[in-house]
Amino acid sequence: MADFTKYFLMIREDDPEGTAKDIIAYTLEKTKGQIDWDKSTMKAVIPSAHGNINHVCRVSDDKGHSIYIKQAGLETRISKDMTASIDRNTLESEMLILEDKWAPGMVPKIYFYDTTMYACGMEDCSDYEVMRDAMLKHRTFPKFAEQIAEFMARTLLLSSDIAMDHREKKKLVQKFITPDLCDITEKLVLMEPYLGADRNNVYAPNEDFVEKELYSDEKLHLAVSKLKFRFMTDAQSLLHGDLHTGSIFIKDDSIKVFDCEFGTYAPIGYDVGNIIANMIFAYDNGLAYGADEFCNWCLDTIEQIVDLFIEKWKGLYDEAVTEPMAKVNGFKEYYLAEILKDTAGYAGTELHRRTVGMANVVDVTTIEDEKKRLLAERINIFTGKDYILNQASFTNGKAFREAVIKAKDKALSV
Ligand code: SR1
Ligand code: MG
Repeated sequence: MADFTKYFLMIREDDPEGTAKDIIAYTLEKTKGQIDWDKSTMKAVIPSAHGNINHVCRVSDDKGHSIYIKQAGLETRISKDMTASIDRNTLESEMLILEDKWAPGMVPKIYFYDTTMYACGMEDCSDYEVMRDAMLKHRTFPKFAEQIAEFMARTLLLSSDIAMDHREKKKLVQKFITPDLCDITEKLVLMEPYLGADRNNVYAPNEDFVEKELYSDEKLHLAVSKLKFRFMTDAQSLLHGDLHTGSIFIKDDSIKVFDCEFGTYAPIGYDVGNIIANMIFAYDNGLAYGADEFCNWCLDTIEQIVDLFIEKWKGLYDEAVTEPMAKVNGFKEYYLAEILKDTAGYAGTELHRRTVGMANVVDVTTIEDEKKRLLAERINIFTGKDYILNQASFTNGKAFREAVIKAKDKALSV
C-alpha cells in the first residue's frame, strides 16, 4: 500500500488505475469513523471537467456514499511554469470551514484535510451542476441573485473589521497571505490585459480592436493601476478570490460555492465584481445563440445581485457591527459607496482578462460564428471600460445592467 506519510501526487490524470488504487486506500484511511464505505464496490474516478489549478477525484460506492478528494500538485494544471505554494489546499480547507460558519450550508462540507498530502475530502455535490455548464445550456436560476447576494454579504461583512475583533481579523489576514496565488491575480487580471503578455489569448480577428481599446488606452491603464494597488494593499475582507460561475455548484433551490484557493484579504468589490462579469459572459453566450429569455434573466440577475447585495449588506451591517468608529454617522454609506465603486472596477478587469488574458471562458470561446464572437468580446471590452472609467456612477443594479445594453449597441455600431 502507498505511504501517505510522505507527499506524492495521488491523483494522476495519466494513470487512472494507479490513482484509483491510491485514492481508495487514502480515502478509507482518512474517513475512518466518518463514512461506512462498502469496500467491495468502491471506485475512484477522475472527472473530465477540471479547474486550472488542482487535481480532483470522486470516490463512491454502491451504497450511496461518495466524497471528492482534492489535492494540490507541485505545479498548477494549467501550466508547468506557474507554481503556487502547495499549502493552498490547507488554506482552502480552512477557509471553507470558516465560510461554512459565516454562510452556513453555502459551501461544501470538509470531511478532513491533510497537511502532508496537501489533500482534503470534500462533500460530493454531484447532485448539483456547475453553474457555468448549466448556463451554457441557457438554464435559468430565479433564486440565484438572492443566494449569491446572501453568500457575499455574509462572508464579506463577517470577515471584516466592521464585525470582527481586530486582533482576530489580523490573524486571519496573516494566515491568508497567499503570495503565489495573489501574484497570479495581480498579473493575469490586473496587468496583462492592459500591458500585453505573450501568454494572452487574443482572438485573432479581434487583435486590432484589443490593441486600440485595451493595450493603447493610457487613461484606462491609470484607472487599472489604481485598482491593482487597492487589491494589493487594502485588506478589507476575506474574499473567495475567484468567484466565477465555474466556482459555484447550483440546483434550483441551493448553491454551494467552492474552489476558494485564491481566498485572501482584499477589497470586497473584487468578489462582487467577478460575479457580475461572469453573468455578462453568460449573457454573451445567450445573445450569440438567440436565447432571448435567458439573456433577460441574465440582465435581471445582474441588477438584482447588486441591489440585493446592497440591501443585505446594510441589514447585516446594523446587526453585526462591533467597531465603534464604523457606527459614526455617514460611515456605513461611505463604506458601501467605496465597495460599489470597486465592484464596477473589478467587474471591468474580470471582463477584460477573461476576454484577452491567459484564462478565457467557454461562454465566449465556444461561440462558433466569428461575428457573434466578436460582438461578445466587444460587449465585454466596452462594458468593462465603462465600469472601470466611470466607477462612481455605478451605484445600483440598474446602472450595472444598462451599461451592458449600452455596450452592446456601441459594439454593433463599430
Ligand atoms: C493560472 S490559473 C488561471 C485562472 O484560473 C483560476 O480559476 C483563476 O481565475 C486564475 O486566474
Ligand atoms: Mg478555480
